[in-house]
Amino acid sequence: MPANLTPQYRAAEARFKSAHTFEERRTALEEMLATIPKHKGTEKMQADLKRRLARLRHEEESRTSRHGHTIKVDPEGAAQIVLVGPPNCGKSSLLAVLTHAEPAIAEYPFTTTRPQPGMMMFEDVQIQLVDLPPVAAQHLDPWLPGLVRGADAALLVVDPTSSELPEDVEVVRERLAAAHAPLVGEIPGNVDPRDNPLPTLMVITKADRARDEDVKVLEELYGSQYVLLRVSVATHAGLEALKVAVWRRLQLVRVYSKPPGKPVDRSAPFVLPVGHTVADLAERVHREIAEKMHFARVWGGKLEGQRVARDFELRDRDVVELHV
Ligand SMILES: Nc1nc2c(ncn2[C@@H]2O[C@H](COP(=O)(O)OP(=O)(O)O)[C@@H](O)[C@H]2O)c(=O)[nH]1
Ligand SMILES: [Mg+2]
Repeated sequence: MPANLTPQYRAAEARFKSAHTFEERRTALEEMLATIPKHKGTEKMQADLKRRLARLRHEEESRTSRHGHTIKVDPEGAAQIVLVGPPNCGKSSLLAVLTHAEPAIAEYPFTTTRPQPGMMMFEDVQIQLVDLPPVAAQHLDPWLPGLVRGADAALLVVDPTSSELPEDVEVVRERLAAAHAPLVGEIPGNVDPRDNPLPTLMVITKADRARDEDVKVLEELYGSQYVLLRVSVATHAGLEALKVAVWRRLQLVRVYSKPPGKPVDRSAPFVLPVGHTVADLAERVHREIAEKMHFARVWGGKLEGQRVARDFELRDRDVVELHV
């Protein structure tokens, strides 16, 4: 990467990384394109930015199409996670047990016909879960892939007691991959520009009823690709571990800001991607603070209020005092 990227560009990039809505992403990308130094060394980056912008505009358009076929869920909280899976695998039950939402749950398929959001608390962080209708060979709501593509991550919910296993899971994976929303364990190194791969955890439900040999088959098939979590909505087994795994997978850190001379505000942490710095936090708190910031003090780990540089990488639970 060329060394001469401007602070404006980096700030826009930071905003892009932490953006949650299409609009935030688009305006950040536009600013990145406007502020990237225009010379030979950045030609590839410029082309890449233009491509990403075109894709985002296209997606934004199709989401808010006049025909009313698109359905979206406004992102809230630190991240938006979709629940995807075959019919009757237990998606709605999982939403109900992890959030305060009250989705319809039944032992017959296609009970869920619209996206249903709910807020899951992981410690002091809010994470939005969105329950979706099933994906099956005969059924895929036309708006569903678009919604999946716009999410930050996915839980691929699998019922180990299903008689269709593993075909029903494969159908979900194949249909979403065909719709450019592949469910991946790790983001691959080179991504087809039309694809929007979703970091995915596999949630094996109904642990209270599942036979060990069925779970073993799933482990053999998918264990090298996804982090697998076994849960039961009936006994609540595995639910805490699932929350922790979700938080880890999101690769986020939460930090608490503290005005100089005042107590730390623990009520609402700022949530930023891993690797983001004090400067990124300042940008998030306020544009002006970012511009005027002299230094910061950090509490956390071995630090007890020492000064740190702008490029100090924040760690989960750090307390940060920004000095302008
Ligand atoms: N025993 C047991 N049954 C479950 C569990 N999770 C879901 N179910 C049942 O599985 C059926 C389908 O659940 P639902 O949440 O509607 O699945 P969805 O179609 O994927 O949303 C319902 O009868 C649920 O009561 C679980 O952890 N244990
Ligand atoms: Mg359902």
